[in-house]
Amino acid sequence: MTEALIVIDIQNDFCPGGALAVPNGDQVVVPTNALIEEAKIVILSQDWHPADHSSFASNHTGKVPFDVVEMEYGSQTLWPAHCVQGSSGAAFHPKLKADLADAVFRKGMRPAIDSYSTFFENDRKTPTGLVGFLRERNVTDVRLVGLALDFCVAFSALDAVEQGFEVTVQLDACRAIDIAGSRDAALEQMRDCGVRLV
Ligand code: VGL
Ligand code: ZN
Repeated sequence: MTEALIVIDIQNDFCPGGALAVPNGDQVVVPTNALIEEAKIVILSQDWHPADHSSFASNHTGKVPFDVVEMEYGSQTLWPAHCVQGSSGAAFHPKLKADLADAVFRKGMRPAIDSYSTFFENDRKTPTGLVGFLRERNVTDVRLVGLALDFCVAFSALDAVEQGFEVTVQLDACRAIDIAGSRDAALEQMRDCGVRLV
């Protein structure tokens, strides 16, 4: 058994004061750092959008954040502009032990496709390359932590199961956005798909 720790999107914009703040998002930093210190393989995921990204409500006339629109690949929630490439909001939380990571995988760079999962973009086809990295390092198990539990952590966990990994989500190092019951729905879906929630 070889486990990798996958740290999802612990970036300033998802923390209090950020553009798409997750309630108490900064509280994941301390427990995540403890896991990073212990882990053999550490991957960081980084939401990394161009300014003209189609997931930003401001790039759709007449739309406001949290509206849902139809994209070529299906329904897409619109967000406040966040994690713009190179901005301070896109940087990792300053206290996160990011220097100890083996690799950083960025996602959401294509203007027309959002990406919640750190494995595949929202068209469910475009890979980030993380599966190949994990296979080449003989990883069998992944442990996921970070932001937001009900979007990027959940989508990543479900993709990881589908790719054949043993998947654990460590809830004390996750926080949810929780819009329209999304937290409970994500927990139920993960449980149903065989994700271990601890
Ligand atoms: C996320 C919404 C938009 C996340 C990223 O990290 O959960 N959510 N972009
Ligand atoms: Zn995003």
